[in-house]
Amino acid sequence: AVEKGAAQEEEKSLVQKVGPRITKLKFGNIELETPIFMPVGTVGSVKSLSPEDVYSIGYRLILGNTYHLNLRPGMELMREFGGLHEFMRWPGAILTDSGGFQVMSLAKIRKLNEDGATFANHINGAKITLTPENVVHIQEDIDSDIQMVLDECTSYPATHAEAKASMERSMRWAQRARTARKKQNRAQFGIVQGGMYADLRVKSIKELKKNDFEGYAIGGLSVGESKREMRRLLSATIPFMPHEKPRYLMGVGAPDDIIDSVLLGIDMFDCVMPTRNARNGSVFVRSKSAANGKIQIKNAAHKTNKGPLDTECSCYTCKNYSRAYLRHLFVAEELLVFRLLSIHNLQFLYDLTEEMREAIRQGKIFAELPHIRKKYAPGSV
Ligand code: PRF
Ligand code: ZN
Repeated sequence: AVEKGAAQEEEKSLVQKVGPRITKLKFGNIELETPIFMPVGTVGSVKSLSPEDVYSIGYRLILGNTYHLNLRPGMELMREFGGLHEFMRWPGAILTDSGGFQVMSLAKIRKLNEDGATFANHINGAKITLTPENVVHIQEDIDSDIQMVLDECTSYPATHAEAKASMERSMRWAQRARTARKKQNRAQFGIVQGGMYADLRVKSIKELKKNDFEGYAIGGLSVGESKREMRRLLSATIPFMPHEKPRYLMGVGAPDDIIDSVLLGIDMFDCVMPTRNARNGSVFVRSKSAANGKIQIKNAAHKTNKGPLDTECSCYTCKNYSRAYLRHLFVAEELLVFRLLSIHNLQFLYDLTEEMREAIRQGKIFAELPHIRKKYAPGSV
């Protein structure tokens, strides 16, 4: 009984404060307050947007991908330019994902072993191996501000035994990544895995903490499980994540998921959803502009509408263009529509997170919650 009591005490001391919070991220002279959303610029551009477009909305941290950038343009050019910031002329900060998601999403064209993952590259057929070590070095060439360790995003569904083996390999890889660094001037984040099993995720974060990363991400979620399932695993994992370090939920960006995850203590998000939806003509709007929180710009209902996408939005697109014009561009397959709808969808998520930041700063997040939820995620109320 004494032993058990001690174990319980130890467990309790590991449990950190949870709940919505403001944290500060610093990159040189750029300072940010979380919770934040990060636009995705996989190959060195946020699709259809210029760096000025992204910066003007208010974003200061975007995401790039090690797997894609290593294939194209390749690291020789990256070194030539002294990194991705200068190459793409982005004045803000950059986080690079490791390729760990591609270990899952490109399962058909890759072989996996303890050393790393070998991909049959779709651009020139050459085989490319990502290892925990070379992924660190590629990110050092990219010179990203936040570098993610190589992990294996466990496929869904997976048995407990499969998820355990996969998570344990990710933890060995994380340890190798931590010791592979040649430069120590950038942040490196570890990634929690463990499939849909809370016990594995708790083991995973405890293991990662031994390496004292600058931040911790939660991977392997939003891979096909229900929203309820994702919330359950977040609630089980976050209490074991260090309170004083940033917490990043990878690949999540639906408005209702952002709201719920911020409440649980997540600080950072990324997702292709706002920009990909934009290219498909799917637009987030506040509830005053559509009861279900989105519109399809191609619908005939917008054909003669002189109003903006969203009457409460202050983005460049909503200040200047009518739904009728945007629908015309979309139907005529004019490229401009991709930019205009992407600006709007990114502004929408920027505004959602800014409203949450403001409410947290003022200590009013729980009072404001019904209003924020109804405005930005009416489908989930
Ligand atoms: N690992 C990495 N990147 C990711 C994920 C992951 O598990 C996910 C899962 N939602 C998105 N992006 N490295
Ligand atoms: Zn807008």
